[in-house]
Amino acid sequence: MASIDTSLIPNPTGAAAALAAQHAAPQPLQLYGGWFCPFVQRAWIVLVEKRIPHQYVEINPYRKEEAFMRLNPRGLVPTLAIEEEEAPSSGEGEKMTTKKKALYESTIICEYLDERYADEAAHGPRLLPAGPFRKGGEGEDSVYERARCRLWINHVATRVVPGFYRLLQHTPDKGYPIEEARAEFLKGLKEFAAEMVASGRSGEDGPWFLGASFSLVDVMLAPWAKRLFLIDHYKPGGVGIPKKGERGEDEEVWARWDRWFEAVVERDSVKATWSDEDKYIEAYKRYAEDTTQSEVGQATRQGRSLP
Ligand SMILES: N[C@@H](CCC(=O)N[C@@H](CS)C(=O)NCC(=O)O)C(=O)O
Repeated sequence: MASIDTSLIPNPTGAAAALAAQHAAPQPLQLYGGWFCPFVQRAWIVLVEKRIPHQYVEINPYRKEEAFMRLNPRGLVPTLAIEEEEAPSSGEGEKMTTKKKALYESTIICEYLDERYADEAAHGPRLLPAGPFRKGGEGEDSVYERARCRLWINHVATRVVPGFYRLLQHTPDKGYPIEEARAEFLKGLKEFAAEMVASGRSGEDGPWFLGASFSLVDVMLAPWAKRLFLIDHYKPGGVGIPKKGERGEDEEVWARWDRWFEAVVERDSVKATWSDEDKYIEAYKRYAEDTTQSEVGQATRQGRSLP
């Protein structure tokens, strides 16, 4: 257990500290999170976007404490705990009991929150297109749009996020050059931007993946967009997105990326769930040196798919 990543500072700082403090009081809905974790930030963004009453519980997932493992046997944050009052099964005069249900996996938590808190008057617009199939009718076929969103959420999960860690954890002793890791990562980002252009969301009606409306697709990538500076900080050559005027035939696609990126890092919910930048630099040093024992870090090192 010598090198488990327990030396992390124990609490959020900056804006995220203020947000955590506002949500410290007990609530039936609890988010178990770690301030540094991008997967947690996804769930946290959705809670903020939808103004969902909740308690934020900061834990260190590397400690694998028993009570936490009972909620999530995978031992990862984010974990969502949902307390429900249960009526007594028999006999009058018996007390209500509280049952604690759990959910984990950031994408599943985000979809759950979007569906569970669907009342638009209280919680704002849905984050995944929610309407029924409409053949040739007015407006869009939201069943297709919902599936297309899930496709690009899958792209983020299987292309962009693994590519981020492969680049961040690259060290000179790896059996492949950093340029290879960088090219693979940039390919994932460029494909994401190209989809926004190809689907007609060229950015005129709004910067988001769906143009005017912010959606779960934006949420899924936002935490890694925020963390791109870590690659610039730690890796020679940085992220390496080509500069304006040096993008050749990709000018339009990278301009669309810039538009999305600039908007997402400034989104209120993204900023509200963000700690002080220097704390991330400290926390991700183990990734940059490829010494982290986190599950994500180990999977990347061993070329396995991420947990
Ligand atoms: N697939 C999971 C990944 C979550 C994850 O890897 N969380 C990290 C923190 S960023 C964690 O809990 N790590 C604990 C460990 O590696 O032991 C999700 O999407 O929620």
